[in-house]
Amino acid sequence: MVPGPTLRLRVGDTLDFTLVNGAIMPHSMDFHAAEIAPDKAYRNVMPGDSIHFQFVARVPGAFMYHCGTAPVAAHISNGMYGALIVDPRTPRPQAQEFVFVQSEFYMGPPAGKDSVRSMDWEKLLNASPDYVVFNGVASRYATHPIPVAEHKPIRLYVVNAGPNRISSFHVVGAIFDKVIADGFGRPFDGMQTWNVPVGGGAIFELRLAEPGLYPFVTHAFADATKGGVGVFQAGNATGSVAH
Ligand SMILES: [Cu+2]
Repeated sequence: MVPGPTLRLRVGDTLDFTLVNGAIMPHSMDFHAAEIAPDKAYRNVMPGDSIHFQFVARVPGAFMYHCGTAPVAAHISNGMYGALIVDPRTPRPQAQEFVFVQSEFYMGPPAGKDSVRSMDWEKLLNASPDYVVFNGVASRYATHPIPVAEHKPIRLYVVNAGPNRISSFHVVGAIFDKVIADGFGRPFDGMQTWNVPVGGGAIFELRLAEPGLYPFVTHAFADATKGGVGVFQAGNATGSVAH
């Protein structure tokens, strides 16, 4: 599945990780939430081989994990990434929570008889994707809006897997009460748009003022047009929204 499963820890938890490579090429795993020697923990695992390591999550936040095998851009653009949320020791206040992993797909010609497509390396090097997606599918939540309650707190964990495009994350019709860059330290109050860097994350807290349809986008609009868009359906809103 793309992205990989969302993992959730609390500060002080130990992640005990084993990677068994059943594929036909080397792979590896890089957890941005870890503080660890990458030449050991993130080394390539050959086909049929495995690796095991542990780390203690020390810093709260919305972190990326991904395959780190060269060329990393190829492994990432083939979908080998996900989000790891580390909660603070004192849990954050109750909210309607969602995790969005933004990423890109660079489509080559069909690789076989079915709909499987290979990856286009030139498009990747030019940072010119065919699709920009939240959680693996272009315009996934524009096609199927996410129901939320109006007025009530919403918390979004946004991780940008890239491999190339910065996410200028914005919710139309809302101002973020708080943005916590990556997830640790002093929040920024009253933000309209916040850049989530490639390989980074941010936590967005907001409320939607009244029932309605509220698009969320990367405000880099070429990327929104390529699928980096979704919709919150607040309350009993119906109909459609153009953006
Ligand atoms: Cu890989």
